[in-house]
Amino acid sequence: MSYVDEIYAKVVEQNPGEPEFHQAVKEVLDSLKLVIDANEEKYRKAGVLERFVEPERIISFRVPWVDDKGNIQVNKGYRVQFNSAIGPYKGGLRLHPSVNQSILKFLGFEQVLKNSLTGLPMGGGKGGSNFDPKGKSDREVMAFCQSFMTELYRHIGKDTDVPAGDIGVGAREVGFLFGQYKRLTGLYEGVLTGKGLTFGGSLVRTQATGYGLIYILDEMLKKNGKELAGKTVVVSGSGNVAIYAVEKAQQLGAKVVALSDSNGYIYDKDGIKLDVVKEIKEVRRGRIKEYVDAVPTAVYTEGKGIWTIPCDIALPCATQNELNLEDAKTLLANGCFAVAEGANMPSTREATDLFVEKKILFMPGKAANAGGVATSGLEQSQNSLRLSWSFEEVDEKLHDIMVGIFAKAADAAERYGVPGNYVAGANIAGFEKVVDAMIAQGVV
Ligand code: NDP
Ligand code: 2IT
Repeated sequence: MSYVDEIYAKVVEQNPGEPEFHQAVKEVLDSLKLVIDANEEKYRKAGVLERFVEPERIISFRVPWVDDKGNIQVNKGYRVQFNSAIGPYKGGLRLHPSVNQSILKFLGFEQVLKNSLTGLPMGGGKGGSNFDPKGKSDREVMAFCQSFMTELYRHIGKDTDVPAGDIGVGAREVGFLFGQYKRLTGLYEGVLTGKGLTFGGSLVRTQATGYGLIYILDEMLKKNGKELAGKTVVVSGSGNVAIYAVEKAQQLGAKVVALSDSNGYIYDKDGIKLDVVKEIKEVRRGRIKEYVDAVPTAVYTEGKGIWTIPCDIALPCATQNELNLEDAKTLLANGCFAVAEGANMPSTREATDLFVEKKILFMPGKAANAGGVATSGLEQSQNSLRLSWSFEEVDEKLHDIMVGIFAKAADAAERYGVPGNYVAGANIAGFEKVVDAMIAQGVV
């Protein structure tokens, strides 16, 4: 058996009940075959893959808190510190009832390669809890965040591990988490990113993942003789990533006709009115179906099905495995020619394989959504410098980083004989830097 296949078999055997983690590892290892098979002895001798697929550390803890009725609630809390070869652990915190160790390991593993692609000195990690912020009062969210940080603070720090937001964690939660970290440690430091602008946050961080997604999409289209202006776009989700992807896509002349949440999706043939969406989602924390109250010409449909809407470009920006083989076939049948993933691993393996086989323009999440963590890296730089850069300055750096990621993925794909396969390209380019640092640092 090849080294790569041996390692995958071990991952499945030694990590039972973790399907998302297996899925993420398999996709990456399949790409890495192109690299590893050519130099199998070198990598085997260094035990590189055994170490690459095993998190350096997983912290798992109890999060007790008191709800508004005076009842005691207990959630599970985690931090997966996956790989610190190229920098301190860096990656978001997810608060969603579905959170478990498998999901956080897949996210931490992806983060290692994503952060490498940004070119910034950041290792990979991820954390979170099965706490459900939906329907909770501000006080309940604060109580949860303070309890979560009361354990987490001893494992993180500006030079060890720097968490940020992800699903269910935005400015409000990061504020509560930062306040409790400062109170417990007495340190005012850049230990979290995505902070408010009055206490060390960076301009553009809120917009960064969505903007970055459109910057790399735009670059991919241009390099393949196409353009975004005038194209019809479908975006899934209606959270942080989706909203700012829509904003930048519209600025560049695209027409976005659909958005969704976990209950259903809206279709607005005249183009989504983003101010309405922001009011519903960012101000009222409401549901996407409320859009049709403000825009009666739009249509709301309960349930899944957003990928049946005909489009030129699809941007899945909600969650993992939200776009399956059937969805991929429907998109292709309707003429969709480009997909860029705002979410982490939103396409199933079968869907990804079909996109690659049909040679549509497909940019995988670890490259396409890296703008968020890249701007987090820029927030860390500003915190260390004790300076704040202007919106334009950060936006320009973000744009350059996304163009750079496209170039790295395209170049690696070329070098290994699979031009235009940005899945293989992103996996290989991300891996090359991490593996070089791991080998140089010895057996640690
Ligand atoms: P938000 O919490 O702001 O929004 C999440 C959106 O996805 C909501 O519309 C939510 O709907 C929907 N969603 C979440 N879970 C599910 C589910 N199980 N089924 C259907 N819909 C779901 O999160 P973000 O926008 O920050 O994150 C979206 C994706 O982007 C995630 O995959 C995240 O990992 C990834 N990402 C985020 C980055 C960031 O900087 N925030 C950076 C890079 C990647 P509902 O409200 O109904 O739950
Ligand atoms: O998946 C991701 O890259 C994020 N949720 C952002 C992580 C970060 O540290 O900004």
